[in-house]
Amino acid sequence: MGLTISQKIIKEHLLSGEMKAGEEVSIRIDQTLTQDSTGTMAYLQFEALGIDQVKTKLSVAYIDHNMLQSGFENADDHKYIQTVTNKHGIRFSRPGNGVCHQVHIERFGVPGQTLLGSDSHTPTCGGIGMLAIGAGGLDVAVAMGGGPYYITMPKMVRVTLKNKLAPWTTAKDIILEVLRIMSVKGGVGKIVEYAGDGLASLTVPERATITNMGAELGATTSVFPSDEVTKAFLKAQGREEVWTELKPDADAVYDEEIEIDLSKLVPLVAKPHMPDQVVTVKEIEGLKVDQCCIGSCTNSSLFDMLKVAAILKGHTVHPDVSLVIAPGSKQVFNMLAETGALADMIEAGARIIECGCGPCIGMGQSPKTNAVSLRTNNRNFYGRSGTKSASIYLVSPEVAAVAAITGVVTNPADFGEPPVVSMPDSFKVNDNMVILPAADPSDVEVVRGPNIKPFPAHHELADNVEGKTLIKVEDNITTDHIMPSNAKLLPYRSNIPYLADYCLTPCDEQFPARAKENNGGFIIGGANYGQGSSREHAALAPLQLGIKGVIAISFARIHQANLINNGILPLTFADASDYEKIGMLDDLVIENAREQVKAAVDGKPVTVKNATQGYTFETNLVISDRQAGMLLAGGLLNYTRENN
Ligand code: MIC
Ligand code: SF4
Repeated sequence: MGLTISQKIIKEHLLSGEMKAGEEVSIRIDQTLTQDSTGTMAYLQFEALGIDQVKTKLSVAYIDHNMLQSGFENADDHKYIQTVTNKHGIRFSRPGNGVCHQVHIERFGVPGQTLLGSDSHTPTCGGIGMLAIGAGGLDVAVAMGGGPYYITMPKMVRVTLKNKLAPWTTAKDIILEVLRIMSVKGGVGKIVEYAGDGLASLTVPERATITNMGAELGATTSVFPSDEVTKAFLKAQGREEVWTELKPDADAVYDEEIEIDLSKLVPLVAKPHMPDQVVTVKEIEGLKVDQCCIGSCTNSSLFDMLKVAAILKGHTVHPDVSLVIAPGSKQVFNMLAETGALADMIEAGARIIECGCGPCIGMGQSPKTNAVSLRTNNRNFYGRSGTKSASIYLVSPEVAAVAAITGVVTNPADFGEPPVVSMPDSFKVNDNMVILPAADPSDVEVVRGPNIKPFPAHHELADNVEGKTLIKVEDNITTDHIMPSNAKLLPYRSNIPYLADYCLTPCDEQFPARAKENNGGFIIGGANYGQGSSREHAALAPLQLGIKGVIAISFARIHQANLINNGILPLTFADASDYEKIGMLDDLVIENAREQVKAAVDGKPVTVKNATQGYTFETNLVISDRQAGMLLAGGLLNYTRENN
């Protein structure tokens, strides 16, 4: 039987397990990336593992999220990351060099290699045929130390793209269409591969938009073949030598097939507050717009920016609209300046901000009360912009640029001719903002600011796990609900006690206080609990509050792994109707929890007693032997110490 592209890469990197969907496999990681808001924690954990030098082929630390320095905290964390990476063999991409995923695909990604990143949009590099996966910081720390990365062998989905995009439709519309079809939980446990004659007309930045936003499907990752388009891109980056051809075998078997006729797509938009709430732009035409943000790791390439500049040229931004543009990397910014496109943006009245995540993660540029904000980002979760009453719509850069001029959502076909932009034969290459690791690590002193606080204590699993239900939430709760991130909270990413006071507050302001009063307890979740980011803070903050288990209808992949890594039980209701029955502040008991966790490895259910209502119910805990070990030990760090 033939292999898909990702199966080929997994096979090349396989360390343990059988490549059968649903089985746990472990793979060797060639490259890692971290960014600053997950990075401080990842490097503290790397230090705790006691490894001297990274063992990967390449590891890069980016500073791109926590860029507003309104106090000492972010700058201190940047310095910590700069010094700790310098000491341990990791390259350091300085603030100003750009968003991790954009820079990584430009300068470091290699087709056929594996990349693990402490950011959920790491799959962006699937656009050049890497197997690129997002994970919690601790998993990345282990991979930097040369340890294996464990995944559940995913099912394979093939999305066949036929024909060519019609004028004004874009790669963003392709991934929005996939989201419309599959939904935000449709990709869980799957890898999405792209195929078909439509690929030939899609540039690498367009492919990267699609693989980037594949994270919103909940997929393990998304991958494009590495072909002549990939080769031309790498050549233009001066890196042709890393190119290899990668395609699936002709008889590769896929578990699911989707076909999209690109010529029939129209401009699409995801409505608040979920990336799969997709409708056509036409359906919301005329909606008054207050803000347009163009950038983020989804749509900040030179290709995107040149099109935006061409649309803006000769126009003025509508008086009621604030247009914010963040180029994705220094390379993009520099080339915009050299081609004069930047001048067209400035002339039109755009507010150009530095290369970084910026508004995407609420790091500044929060819109006004009740605002309508059109953004080229990948996520529009509730409250993420920093303004709870704002409505965020996800669109292509073209749709955002046109609306910035007209002041209302406009079908771009009514605006005029679409901009025609081609990829450059060569990019401006200058890696002067990437600091190489120290030649002599003993020369480097790691600088730790006062904002770095110890992690919460991890305890081994008790025989009887008991506590009250402290909160009950609906389906699709995101990590932005569990551990909100914005300009005010991001500076505390290395201060879990501080962050814990904000845990789950978008759902219930009283949750942290209630958890403290009751010495911890349980969280009750709906389907796809913990979707979104890779932030392990969404497990660490509950741990700080004494949470022992989350009982949900289903979990998102990275969050589930982060819970296990931190010794919190991720249980799913065997019978979804038990979700309805359970009440607030019910007393739950898991008797013989240690024995039950061991038995769960063989597929036995975990029984939970609801002492308040006087009944028991069954839950599932789908774990491997190794994961059982982590839960018993109280998390991955304890488990690693015990087993070394
Ligand atoms: C996001 O887009 O939600 C983030 C911020 O990049 C997160 C990482 C984080 O929380 O630091 C992600 O995608 O993993
Ligand atoms: Fe940054 Fe937004 Fe991309 Fe996350 S999704 S890495 S916050 S640009």
